[in-house]
Amino acid sequence: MPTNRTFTMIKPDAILDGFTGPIIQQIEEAGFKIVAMKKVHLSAADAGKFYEVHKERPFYGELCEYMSSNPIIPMVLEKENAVEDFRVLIGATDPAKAAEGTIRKRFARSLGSNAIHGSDSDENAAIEGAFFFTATELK
Ligand code: DGI
Repeated sequence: MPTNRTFTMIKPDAILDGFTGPIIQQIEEAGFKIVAMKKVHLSAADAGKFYEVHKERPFYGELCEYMSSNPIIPMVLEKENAVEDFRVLIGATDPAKAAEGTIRKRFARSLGSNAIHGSDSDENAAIEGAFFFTATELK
């Protein structure tokens, strides 16, 4: 995947709360183009695979259960400096600590249900994008 791309998922809480539209609007207004997008309901096993890097952390079970509880909307986004700029746009992991106006501050419920994912490196963006989309879908 080119380095001007990042990977994101709108998480179950934000979809259930009716924030899909406003979140996509904020992403587009920040200058990101949507390269690929779908709605999927992960199995607990697939959520476990996606978050494998966190498997030793105490919240891993809770995280996998939550991410497979209801559908999510994975997307690949394109913009110059995508990974870093998108992390700024979504804000800190804990919405209580996220800056005013960030997606997590505006739309997240809690640390465990924090509305949106954003890849933390170009390498992980490529791995995570390939988890959900084929090479053809990412052209
Ligand atoms: O890169 P981030 O999503 O900001 O944060 P991360 O990679 O450290 O953690 C991945 C996700 O795991 C995060 O978006 C929400 C969840 N998480 C992180 N820390 C905790 C947590 N969930 C619970 N329940 N408790 C935590 O301490």
